[in-house]
Amino acid sequence: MSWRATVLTLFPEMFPGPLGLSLAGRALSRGDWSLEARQLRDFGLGRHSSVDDTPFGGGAGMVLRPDVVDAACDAAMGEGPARPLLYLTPRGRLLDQALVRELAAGPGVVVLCGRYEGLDQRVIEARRMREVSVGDYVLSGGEPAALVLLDACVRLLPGVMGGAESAEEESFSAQDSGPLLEYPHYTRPAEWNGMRVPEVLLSGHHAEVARWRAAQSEAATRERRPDLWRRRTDQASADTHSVAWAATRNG
Ligand code: 6GU
Repeated sequence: MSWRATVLTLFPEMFPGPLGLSLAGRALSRGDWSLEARQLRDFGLGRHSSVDDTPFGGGAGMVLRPDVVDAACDAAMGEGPARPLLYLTPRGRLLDQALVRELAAGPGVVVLCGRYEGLDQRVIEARRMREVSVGDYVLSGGEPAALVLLDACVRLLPGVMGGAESAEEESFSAQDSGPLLEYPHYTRPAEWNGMRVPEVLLSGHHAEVARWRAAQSEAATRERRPDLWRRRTDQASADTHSVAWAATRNG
């Protein structure tokens, strides 16, 4: 049974989109994963297949109806093992590599893409949806966020990435002390527009190359992502304390 993605959306034509090409697309063709985009409007009500209505309490925009979304969720769950139901919204928890790893390790996902002002809160709670955001900016709908989430999951599926190491060696891969940004890369020519590749990379000294890259990763993380760097130093100090604590106990 391969990893299964069902997307509930008012714009099923956006899928597979970029996920039909390159790495994810080849994996889709091989059957390493499957993707089904379902039209929310098929579950709409009345002569106009309405999916939304005006917000109680007033205000701008429209809100997706809970009964319509609930019916779509019933249809999406279908057969097979239960999959987590994700609602993509800027109100959600930020998507990170830990959540991606968790989702990729499971049977798949059902992803509801938001549009308009939002979704009736009651169906979020009744369906125990996990609300997920892809970043602190506002998209016009959840579809691009769904493409981001699915791409991140699919590349971790067994057999999807060529070298087993390449998926793990990059920024944000599993590391005891927290993620680091990647070091910079260089290729031929060794001199371009008067700029030389760092000499150590031409030296053939593998240990020195590894040391230089580690230092570059740390410097980039410290400068560009102080939030990640702090998490790392906090983790290191927690490790030191637990080692000290264990030493006291083992006396
Ligand atoms: Cl999941 N949806 C929308 N509309 N905007 C977003 C988002 C999601 N994540 C970040 N911005």
